[in-house]
Amino acid sequence: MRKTGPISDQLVDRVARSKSLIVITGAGISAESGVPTFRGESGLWKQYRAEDLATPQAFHKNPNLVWDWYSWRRETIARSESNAAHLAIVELEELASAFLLITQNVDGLHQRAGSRSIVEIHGSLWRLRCPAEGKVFENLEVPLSEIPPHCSCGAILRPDVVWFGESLAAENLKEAYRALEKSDCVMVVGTSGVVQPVASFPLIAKKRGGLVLEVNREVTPLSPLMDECLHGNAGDLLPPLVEAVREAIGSRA
Ligand code: BV8
Repeated sequence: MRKTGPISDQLVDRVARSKSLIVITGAGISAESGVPTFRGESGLWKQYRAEDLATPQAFHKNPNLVWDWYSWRRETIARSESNAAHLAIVELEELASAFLLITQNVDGLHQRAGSRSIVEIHGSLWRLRCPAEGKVFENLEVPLSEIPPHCSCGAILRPDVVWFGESLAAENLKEAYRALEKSDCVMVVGTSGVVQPVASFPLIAKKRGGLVLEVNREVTPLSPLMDECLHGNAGDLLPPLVEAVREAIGSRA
């Protein structure tokens, strides 16, 4: 049953009864923190699209331009705070019997809100990686001391993120697929559902009869596959949904 609008008791009950809950998030969950999304009107950075800059080819051709983009994003995120949607997901993690957050976001705002069971499936812009040595380390400098940043070996460092055309980290994929194979409820929040393989993740649970629910401001390619779609801001919709789940669990205790 697809419903758009207020949260049905049936939906609340199924989320409350979930034995293995997965939340998948995209840039939309950070939008209310003031972090621009990729494909919305505010998603464009200057005249570029994410697909133009988030690639190994772009980095090889013009590391300064790619690092200008990431440095601008780091500075924007450093000034941002987690929002009510991030906090609602922290509460859901505490309520759920088994929980995994799979985020496509590289901004670290879920961790800042307090989420613990997380797979950063596209990496993190708060980690740098040396392409020559492979070593990865955290770097929270805002602004960066040099752009582009260099490794002690002399190589230009890159953000520890997954670019288009790059494979996702095997251990992250393994953890995600293991959880999806078991999940009876997947909530997809704030993603346009166009980037693979994450866009196909909800189908894994759906195929096995799991509940799939979307929270988004707009209709996406995933919407027709969902059992329920809640249209609106995640920061407005998630807190009451989680409150209702808390009450449903409490009333059964
Ligand atoms: C892969 C990097 C195997 C980090 C990102 C040709 C060659 C190679 C691969 C491909 C190819 N053709 C297709 C592919 C696959 C490709 C792909 O999917 N391309 C798409 C564009 C068609 N995928 C890959 O390349 C992946 N790797 O497949 O490896 C392989 C390897 C080699 C060859 C073949 C296959 C790697 C994908 C990862 C790319 N890296 N980011 C960074 O800098 O961020 S993707 C980028 O998009 C971000 O990670 C982001 O998370 C992701 C998805 O975007 P969204 O999060 O959904 O954000 P978006 O702005 O799009 O949407 C926001 C949504 O929120 C909207 O719906 C909006 O309505 C909603 N919203 C807004 N405000 C709110 C809200 N909702 C609720 N409340 C609000 N307030």
